[in-house]
Amino acid sequence: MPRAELPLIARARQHASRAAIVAAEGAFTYQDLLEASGRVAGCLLDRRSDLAEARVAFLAPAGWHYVATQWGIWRAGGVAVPLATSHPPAELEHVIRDSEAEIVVAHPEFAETVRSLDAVKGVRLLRTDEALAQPRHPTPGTQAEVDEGRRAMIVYTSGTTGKPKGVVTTHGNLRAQVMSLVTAWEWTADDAILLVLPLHHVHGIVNVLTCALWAGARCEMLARFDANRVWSRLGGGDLTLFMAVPTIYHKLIAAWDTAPAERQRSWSAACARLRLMVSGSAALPAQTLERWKTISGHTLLERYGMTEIGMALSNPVRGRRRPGSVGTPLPGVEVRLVDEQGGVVGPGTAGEVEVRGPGVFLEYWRRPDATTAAFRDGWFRTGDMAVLEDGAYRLLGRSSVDIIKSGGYKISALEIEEVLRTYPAVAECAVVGVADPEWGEKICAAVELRQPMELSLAELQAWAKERLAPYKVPRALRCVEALPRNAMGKVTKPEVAALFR
Ligand code: MCA
Ligand code: AMP
Repeated sequence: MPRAELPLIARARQHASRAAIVAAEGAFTYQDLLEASGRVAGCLLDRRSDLAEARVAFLAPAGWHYVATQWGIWRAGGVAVPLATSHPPAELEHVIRDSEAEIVVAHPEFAETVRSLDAVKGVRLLRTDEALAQPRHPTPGTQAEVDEGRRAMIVYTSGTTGKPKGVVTTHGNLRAQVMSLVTAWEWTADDAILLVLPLHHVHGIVNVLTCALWAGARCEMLARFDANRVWSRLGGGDLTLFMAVPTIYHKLIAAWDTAPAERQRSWSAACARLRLMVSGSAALPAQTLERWKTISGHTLLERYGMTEIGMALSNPVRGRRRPGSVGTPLPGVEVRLVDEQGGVVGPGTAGEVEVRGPGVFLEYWRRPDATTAAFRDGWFRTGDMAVLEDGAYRLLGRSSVDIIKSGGYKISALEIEEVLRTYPAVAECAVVGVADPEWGEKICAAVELRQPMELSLAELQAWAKERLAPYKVPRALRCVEALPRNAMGKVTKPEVAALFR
């Protein structure tokens, strides 16, 4: 494959004087981004000519330092491993260790957290402000020329078993994912998007940030979601696009409902100036879709994707968007539904969604068996069930009860159970997701206690918060004498879920 400058970087040169990023640190053009990421690359390279796919984990709030670091890693030939600002040390340790990061870069706000991790012993540590301040690397030619088949990014995502796995995407995968969305959703350099999503998942990283920068558009970033701040920015009237998970729309509706009538009117009027609002990462409840339409005038465009494949299915930008449907395959993506034996099923019959195309990931990092198991004849097996009706796909749910979606995050019930079992009072436990209008599903834990010990929800939450990301912390607890089990002694999750209704 020819070794040349990455297309994302080459394209940025065409937009040099245009605004690229607006964040807490200020407003920056594409030229600023090229220069800053060049400095970061030079600092990471430290006289080498290519990081040669060394993993560089980085922890920074959504903002200028994040983007300059991400691009710097790519330009130096490294693999970007975004860490989550919301994660407790235990989860950060897992990602740094599992990805075998050679370098960890931390925003000053998180430098102390990172320095205190066991996993960084023997790892080169850098601060984003130091990397950004480095003088430009003397000879640009020594910056790595990265071919597209090389690994670009590892994003951690839950599966049905154990701790999160690293999903490896190449530069070519990322380009395919981005180009598919830029084409389908008609991105142009005149677009401006507000980013409110976390930047350790594909929704924020690819659909919002990288699509915007590929198109030469402006990406305005909030370090964290805040309903009133989002409304006041949407009210500014200069944005063209917005993308979020259903929980965020639910929270925006709640904020609108409590605002004074005059503000409601001005917010709604400003919304109407956006050209497109998108929902995804979890099922969009019909009620949220309807309320949002009344408030904003927008019929949310619902789409379906996954960390391993980017986006696969989407309702149209032009034409009818069907409530409850995730539409048709995006450009360059092939989708089929199969039965349990792997036979392709026709319209009207439920089957598992399988996906093929240039956007599909390369591998689970250092897990060849899991990678092999994830494919059938070259098709990626999503674990999502769907049916094709009137030419469009409707999702029916996950094939595993142990995968929970809460606030748009994919969560493994088994991972939480493993952690809860290490709590002294817990003899056995079962974690389930229970339907919730705000969060999609709420994490609920049923526990058999070691007698005569006792346990309250508050105690369990305080303990779990130290070990699990906030969205994995149980929100309800039932202490039971015996968990419901079938004749084989296996815990029956539907009956566990019934304990919380
Ligand atoms: C937080 N809280 C919760 C949950 N999370 N309660 C129940 N269930 C949860 N899942 C509680 C906190 O403990 C706290 O309670 C209160 O809510 C506020 O917490 P905070 O962390 O401030 O929440 P937030 O900032 O309002 O977060 C909500 C959020 C966030 C903005 C919706 O969850 C989010 O950014 N979700 C997006 C995830 C995402 O990007 N997913 C994409 C992955 P208290 O106040 O009592 O302490 S999927 C993907 O990438 C694929 C490819 C795809 O298809 O998109
Ligand atoms: P993740 O592994 O975090 O990338 O989450 C991907 C999963 O989110 C998919 O496998 C689906 O289960 C779910 N998902 C994404 N978009 C939608 C949607 N529009 N409706 C329902 N579920 C969705």
